[in-house]
Amino acid sequence: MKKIFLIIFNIFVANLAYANQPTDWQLGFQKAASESMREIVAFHNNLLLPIIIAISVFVLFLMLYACVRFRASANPNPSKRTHNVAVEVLWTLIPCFILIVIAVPSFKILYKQDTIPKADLTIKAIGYQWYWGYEYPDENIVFDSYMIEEKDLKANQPRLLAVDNEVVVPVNKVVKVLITANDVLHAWALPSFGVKRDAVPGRINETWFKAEKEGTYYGQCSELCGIKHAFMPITVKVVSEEEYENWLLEAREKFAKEEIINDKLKIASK
Ligand SMILES: [Cu+2]
Repeated sequence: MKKIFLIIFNIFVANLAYANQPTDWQLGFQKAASESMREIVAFHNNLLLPIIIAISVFVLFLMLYACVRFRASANPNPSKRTHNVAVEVLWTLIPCFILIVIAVPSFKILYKQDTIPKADLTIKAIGYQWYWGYEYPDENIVFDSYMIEEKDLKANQPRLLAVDNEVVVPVNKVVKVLITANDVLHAWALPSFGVKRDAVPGRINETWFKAEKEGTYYGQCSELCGIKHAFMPITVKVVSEEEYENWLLEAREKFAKEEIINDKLKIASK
């Protein structure tokens, strides 16, 4: 009974209370943290849902009406009609019209997401079996990001979502994400930002987001990539500009990318 109450409660608060991560008995989207996601949610809530509900109710009404009105006892001599031009034209044109009404705003949102504004910083996400590697190409930073095992979780670290090394980005900045993979297909997805792109070996996909609120955001690999597909989460920490600069100072040391030239020299000198 408690669960049923929870579900009903969650239907009403799904878009109000949740931020950043999935919750028990959640229905609907995670709370939006970027303009793109807000538009996706609005598109779903204000256009798709009313259309879906209207069509479902209409079809249910037709079925019930036909069951009652044309049942054998009430309608002993059924009509022999097989065609009705007016009805057929209508049931072709009205769905076409509905599809056009859906397509216009849908394409608008799609193209807006596809056009990457001038980026303030670029990060590169590389999918591996089974973890994510990240690079900040302009900062000479490279690190791997592994899921934290259940036994090692700290308080308020969500199970199957928290990672050891989080991606850190500043708030209200356009972050361009280059996405690729090193073995099989993966997908870099962050629901709160409305971002999901396939990571394809040998090819770089790109997307972007602009997080509007500080906090920790969780996503998961979203392309079935093998036995530990469910265990390569994505954690992005959105911080203030200042905190980001501080993190950079630390990260440039901690995650410094090895100089390839030096490596080659090392090998050559051996
Ligand atoms: Cu994967």
